[in-house]
Amino acid sequence: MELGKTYMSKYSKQKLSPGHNACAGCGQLSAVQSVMRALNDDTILISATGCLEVTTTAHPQSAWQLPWIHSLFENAAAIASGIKAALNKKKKKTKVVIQAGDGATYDIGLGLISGMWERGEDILYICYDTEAYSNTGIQASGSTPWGANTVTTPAGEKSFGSSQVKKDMLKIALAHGLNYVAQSTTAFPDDITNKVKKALATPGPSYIQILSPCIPGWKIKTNQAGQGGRLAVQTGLYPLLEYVNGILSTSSINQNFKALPVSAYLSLQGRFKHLSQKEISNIQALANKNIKLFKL
Ligand SMILES: Cc1ncc(C[n+]2csc(CCOP(=O)(O)OP(=O)(O)O)c2C)c(N)n1
Repeated sequence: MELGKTYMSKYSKQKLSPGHNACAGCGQLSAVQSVMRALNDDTILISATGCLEVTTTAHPQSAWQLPWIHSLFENAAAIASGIKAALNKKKKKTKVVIQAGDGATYDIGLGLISGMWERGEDILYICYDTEAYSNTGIQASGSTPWGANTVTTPAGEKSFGSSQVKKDMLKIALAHGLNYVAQSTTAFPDDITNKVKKALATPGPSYIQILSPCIPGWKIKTNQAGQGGRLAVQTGLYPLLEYVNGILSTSSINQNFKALPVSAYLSLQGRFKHLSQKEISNIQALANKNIKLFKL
């Protein structure tokens, strides 16, 4: 009884309770907690099909302590637009927040996301970027990085893994004229929370993308999601970025930045373990490009 009481008082204020069934050490679920800390109770959440939806809402239970709706894989943006229109009609200031994986965002939901952004709707879209379709067994998405081994880009004698370079979703968001666009990783909880608060305080559509290491997808140990998210930033492969009114306003590639070699990031993960030195140099070149591009 007492234990139950302590448990309830400790967790009752959490917007996503610990009662979910994601993989141990899941980088996405950790990032979600950092997002939730920025939200107030007057918020409606929309989740596209994917790991987050599946692991938090096994029927008839739900780990969510905010109003939450599951959309199809492809139409989270349209559902959010409908909810926002109803709230506007009722003159309600309730915040509307979409959460989706990279498959739903970079690929299958992109058309409807584009429409929502075009209409300038005051909706925050958060993409938890695991760099693959994690929920269905790690197929490559438009976000999968060059060289990664996935079940649809298998590394082997004749293949070095994915031959496509990760799609630039931030640029796509910026091209729609969004006033707030940001990028973070699971390893920086306060950075995530602050960015979500800023996005919600900015009128109009906003987009935040969070690199969320996936334990089975990245082939890492259950205690390595944080390390993966940190090394992505330290190597320059996935810098912490913030664009306000289309201008790069904060970047982890600043005066204090000292780049680690990409091999530190790649060697942590089984999905890159087949890469040759030449292939690792190609990925180093991508990091070097970022370091020039995002220097503040
Ligand atoms: C139209 C449609 N296509 C495919 C699926 C199967 N499906 C369900 S979840 C999922 C993967 C989700 O990947 P992502 O959006 O990256 O989210 P993650 O699971 O990685 O968090 C797929 C392919 C579906 N439900 N609907």
